[in-house]
Amino acid sequence: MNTPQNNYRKLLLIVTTVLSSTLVSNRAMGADAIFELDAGADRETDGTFVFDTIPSNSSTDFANGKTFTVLDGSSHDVSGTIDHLTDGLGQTNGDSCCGPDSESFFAGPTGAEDNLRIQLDLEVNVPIAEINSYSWHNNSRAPQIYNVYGAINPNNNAPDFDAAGFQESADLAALGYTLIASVDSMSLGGAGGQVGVSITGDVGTYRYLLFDIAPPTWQVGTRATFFGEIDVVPAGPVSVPFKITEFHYNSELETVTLTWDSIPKTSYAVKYSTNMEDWDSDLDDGVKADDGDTTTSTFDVRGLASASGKLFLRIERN
Ligand SMILES: [Ca+2]
Ligand SMILES: [Ca+2]
Ligand SMILES: [Ca+2]
Repeated sequence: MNTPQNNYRKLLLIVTTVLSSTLVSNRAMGADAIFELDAGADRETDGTFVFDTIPSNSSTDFANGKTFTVLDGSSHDVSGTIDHLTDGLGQTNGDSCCGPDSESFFAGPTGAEDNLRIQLDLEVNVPIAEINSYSWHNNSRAPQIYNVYGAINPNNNAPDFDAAGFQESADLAALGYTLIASVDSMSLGGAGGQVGVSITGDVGTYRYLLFDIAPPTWQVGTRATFFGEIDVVPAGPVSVPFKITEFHYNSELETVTLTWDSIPKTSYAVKYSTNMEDWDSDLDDGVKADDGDTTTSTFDVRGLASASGKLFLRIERN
């Protein structure tokens, strides 16, 4: 029966054998953004910032391990790599520079007056409760100034984005983006320290979050912010699509290795068919899920294909 539940539970793969703490808040759009600056002895140096009102940076939030892409502008030539924004850690000192292993991600000197546009792909639509961003610098590179936009299905064909479509003059609304909040922690006074920003309230449900980041402007010129982490906290359970993520056929051994999204402590039946109508046969009716969020298993498919060399595989959650 073709119910939504069955669609969710079944997968089909077609195979052919071939200072002190300071707090400021402001309201933007339907979401609230609050900022806090920790300086002096309030700065933690173990990679986890602790604030009075802002949640600590997290290694278990929904964005952790997900991918950021630079859409417009470029990172500084001695910036840390952009994956540091989703590695769970904040900086361990107030001048975490320089080189790819540095925990600080920041924009480049060429065109430093221009905004940097980066985008996070959450991979699925997420009802968002919080977007939290963290920075640390001893002085001018601490403040955070950005607009954050959300999109479910941008017109610019995610994931094959055309970066040219995201230059500063680009009309983000026309590309399918909604402004979630405007953040400007310069209202804290612009002092150095650990800055935490938390956007909550009517954030919305999005797959893509685009951060349009401006460099704080000082007497010394523009200084790109040292960002250490950006977290996303869902408002509730997130429905992750059930799908086969990797497939490998070994023609010598006549084996198929499959990797699929799975839930620990769950078992799965791997069925096969030569005509996509009869699904009574299985390769294994009880594959135990691996720990983590995917399972990989190898199956012997010797002699199972149809005369024309076709074999269809389907995974069902038991
Ligand atoms: Ca603190
Ligand atoms: Ca994180
Ligand atoms: Ca980080």
